[in-house]
Amino acid sequence: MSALPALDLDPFDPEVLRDPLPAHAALRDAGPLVRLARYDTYAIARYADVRAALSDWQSFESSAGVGLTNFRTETPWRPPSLLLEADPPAHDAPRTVLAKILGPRALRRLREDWAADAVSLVDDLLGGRSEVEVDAVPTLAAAFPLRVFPDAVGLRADGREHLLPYGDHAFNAFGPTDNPLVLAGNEHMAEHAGWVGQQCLRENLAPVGFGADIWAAADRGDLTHAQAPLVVRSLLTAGVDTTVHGIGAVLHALAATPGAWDLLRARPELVRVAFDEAVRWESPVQAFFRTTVRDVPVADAVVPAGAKLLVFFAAANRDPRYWADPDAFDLTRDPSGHVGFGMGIHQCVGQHVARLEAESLLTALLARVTRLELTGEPVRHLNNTLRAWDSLPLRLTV
Ligand code: 4MI
Repeated sequence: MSALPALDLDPFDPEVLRDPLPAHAALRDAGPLVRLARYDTYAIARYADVRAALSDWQSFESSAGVGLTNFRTETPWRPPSLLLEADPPAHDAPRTVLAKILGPRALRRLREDWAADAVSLVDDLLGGRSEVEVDAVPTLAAAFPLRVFPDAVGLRADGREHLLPYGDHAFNAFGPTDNPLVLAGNEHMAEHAGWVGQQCLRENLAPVGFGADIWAAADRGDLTHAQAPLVVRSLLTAGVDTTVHGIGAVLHALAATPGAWDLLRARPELVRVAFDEAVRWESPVQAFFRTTVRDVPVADAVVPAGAKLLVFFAAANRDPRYWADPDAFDLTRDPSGHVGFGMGIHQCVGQHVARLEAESLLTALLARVTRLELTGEPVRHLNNTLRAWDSLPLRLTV
């Protein structure tokens, strides 16, 4: 057995979060399995090993939490998710219920509405002008998901401003609990979490929507009534920030890559590929932990039982051992097989919703906007798990 490479890098350091690509390369190049000395944990960053670990839920459990906090020995900041932070068999009923509610067939009834919503958002933004300069984060990347997703869940109109900060904190909280981003988020979390918790109750959800669908599944016996509010909470945690930053990623990629917008205008059938390529290229969800249920061999080393292992989706998605020219945002490649939505039994159950949102918005933009250009330096939004933009200055030419 060769000695396990140990790295001192802190994946949650603000400088690393600002530009994680060098850290990802260092992790991949150090070996298939790396010790993260600072957190007394392990990491994997190569595509083949990330895929293998994500596929092996029997060895790498999620119910000890998919953040740094080990739920066996420390108290989670909120009751664990019944999907993300669960393993079979408990995981499976909530998963089956949500997979149906958020599946391609169920989404068909939203398609036309979302297409019209996207047209109306883009038309309002353009306001009949031949050219506009906007910050695309608030006006497009955040505006569109916030326009369609809370309605689709069946949330009341007031209080929706809690959604993004609640999600942002949940994603920060997968990192170290004494980290500045987590400490800053703690301050207003009681209000955000209080509002989110209330909206998960049946009486606060519209009679039609994903929320009502979850409660109806409980009435049918597919879930318990005690589980229903936590499954609604998963939608509210996982469904807002992720799509905002995913759409931010694809808008940035299309504006920053020479020829990309022209190519997409010529071949609008590539909008879905464009979104998945952006999810590969940017990995809006960068990494999650798993916990070993016993001593688990990885390559020629062993991860001891009960260890936390950081699984870097983002590093795998740009691993040159798997991808040709991984740092290129390339609409002519086939990005399928990326692990930006994870892989295996926990692979994003909302991915069809995310893709439909992105497709609706991009299609509305493509029909009107001939040029999409950056007019200044985009500004990063730092989060312990998410790769995100705070500001994306764009010129849209009609
Ligand atoms: C992929 S991100 C994510 C998924 C699920 C949950 C949170 C975040 C949850 O709360 O179930």
